[in-house]
Formats: sequence, structure tokens, C-alpha cells
Amino acid sequence: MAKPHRTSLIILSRNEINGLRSLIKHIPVRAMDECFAVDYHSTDGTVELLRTHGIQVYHQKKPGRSEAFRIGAAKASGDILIFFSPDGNENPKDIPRLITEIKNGADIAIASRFMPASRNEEDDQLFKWRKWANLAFTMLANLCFRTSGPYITDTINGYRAITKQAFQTLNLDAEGFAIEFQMTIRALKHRMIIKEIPTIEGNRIGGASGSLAIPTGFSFIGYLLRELVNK
Ligand SMILES: Nc1nc2c(ncn2[C@@H]2O[C@H](COP(=O)(O)OP(=O)(O)O)[C@@H](O)[C@H]2O)c(=O)[nH]1
Ligand SMILES: [Mg+2]
Repeated sequence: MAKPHRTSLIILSRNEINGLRSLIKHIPVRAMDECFAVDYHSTDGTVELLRTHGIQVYHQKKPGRSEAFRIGAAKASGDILIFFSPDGNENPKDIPRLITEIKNGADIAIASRFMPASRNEEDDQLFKWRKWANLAFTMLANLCFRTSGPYITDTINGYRAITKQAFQTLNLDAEGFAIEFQMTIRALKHRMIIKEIPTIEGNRIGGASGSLAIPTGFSFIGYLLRELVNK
């Protein structure tokens, strides 16, 4: 089968004007074969700014990052999908590195916030609640579903690339913020090749996170149990 080579960079946005304003010039839009955005009801000028930079915007009807991932994958004409969220957490410089991992044979390439050379947004804080929860879910996912390949250090970060073929195979139906976790779990079950690169996570630029820790955590437990039952 031909190696994947055509890149589709998919920007996910929901009122991300501040992040976009400072990041847009660093996003390698022209180096991609295709770049478009999937937006949910932004009212802060996000859509207009994207269009000013020649980036086509698809509008979501249903909210949720999971839905945005599915729309992005369905609209993409490339066979390498890169998901980028312009909230300041994700360093655009990682985009070519993620693509290289896929071109070198990975089905999924994850920008990990938890490798020795990584930084996580909470690393400067004493109580790293989100980091600890992420590490706990990641440990459970490895324990329950990893049968080969290296330990995955960050099963949750949404900053990742995946081949279109792998995305379609995984048939992801999660809602809300759970699609990345479900994607990693199902990829482990399918023994797909998952590669990680260390990322330096930046701090959020403007706005506020829409992912509420406790409901998101409970939904992760639900999806984990569901994948265990449907082994
Ligand atoms: N397209 C789309 N993007 C979303 C949606 N919800 C969040 N995002 C984007 O996903 C990224 C991460 O969301 P955020 O709420 O900051 O969650 P956190 O990074 O986990 O704290 C941001 O760039 C948001 O703009 C959504 O429903 N649709
Ligand atoms: Mg974020």
C-alpha cells in the first residue's frame, strides 16, 4: 500500500481569538497540502480571522471536540490528519515532527506532555491536579489495553496526527472531550503503531478551558469501562 503523504492540518476552535492572533503566523499553513478549521459557534472573531488568512472554516452544529475531530476527518482530502488547537497549549513547531513520525510508519503520532523532555502546563504548580489525573488515566489505559509496543506516556493529549485510514478503522463515537482517549485505547487494542514526541506545552492564551475536570474525568472512566467490556 502507498505510504501516506498528503497532509491535512485541521484547526479546532471555539472562541479562540486571543490564541489565534498570536499563533497564526507560526502555523505552517502553506507547508501543508491542505489546512482548514472546524469551529463551534465562535462569536469573538475567530472565524473572521481564520478566513482573513485564507483558511476555510467548517461550522459544527453539535458541540464538542469529538464531533470536531469527526467532521475534520470527514472533510479532509489528505491521508495524514494533524489536529491543532490554537489555545496556546500546542507549539506549532511540533507539526512537522508529528508528520515525520507518520511518514516513517506510525499510525498515530502524539505530542506527549509527559516524556522526560516534555513540559506540562501545570509543571510550575504545586498541585498538578489535571496532570495527575491524566497520568492515572494513562496508566490505566496502558495496563488494560497495551499488549505490545512501548508504554504510551500521554494517551489523552489532543495534539496528534493520525493516518486517515487509522481514523476510519477506529470508528470513534466518543462525545465531548473523550475522543483522543478513545482513539488511543482503540489504537492499542488494534496494535497500531503509536509514536510519541516530547512537547513543551505552553500556557493558555486568553479565554478559558471548556473542559470541566470532574465531568470529563467521569466520562473517561465510562469510556474506559466500555472498551473493557467490548474487548
Ligand atoms: N471545533 C471545536 N473546538 C473546540 C470545541 N471545544 C473546545 N474546542 C477547542 O479545543 C481546544 C481545547 O479546548 P479547551 O476547552 O481549552 O480544553 P483543554 O485544552 O483541555 O483545557 C481549544 O482550542 C478549543 O477552542 C468544540 O466544541 N469544537
Ligand atoms: Mg488546551
